[in-house]
Amino acid sequence: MTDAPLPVVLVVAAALVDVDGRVLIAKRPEGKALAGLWEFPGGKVEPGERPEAALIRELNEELGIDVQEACLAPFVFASHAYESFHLLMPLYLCRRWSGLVVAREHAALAWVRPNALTDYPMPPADAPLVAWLRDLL
Ligand code: 9L3
Ligand code: MG
Repeated sequence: MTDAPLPVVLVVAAALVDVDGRVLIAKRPEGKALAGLWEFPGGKVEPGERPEAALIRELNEELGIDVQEACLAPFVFASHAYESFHLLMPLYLCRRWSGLVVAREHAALAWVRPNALTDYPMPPADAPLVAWLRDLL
């Protein structure tokens, strides 16, 4: 153990909500950190990238959809100390997109009622966001 400060890594994630009020979660694939856990899709903000642009890019890469920036609103932040970095992750609510959602990088996708999200094992950063999401929806 060291007392050296952990680098802060900014990751952006989305709660896509469909017309029936179900939320999209995605299963992390084998070979990646936290494999098998169900996350809100998203990823790292590259140096110099605007967070919203990063999220639009990640949602296109991971799910094949196009999202307009005006349709994205951050509503809660996750803050979690992993072993080698501190993750800071705003979760953006997104109710409108174009294109069909497909799993390009994840092992599986699930559309889940807010009350059932706790049935899915999530990374430690994502799990506390579920209560906020349930209150909001
Ligand atoms: N992470 C946690 N919850 C999420 C996302 C999108 C990411 N909802 C964590 C997992 C990795 C790091 O952030 O440790 C970077 O994510 P990725 O680039 O591996 O998707
Ligand atoms: Mg990702």
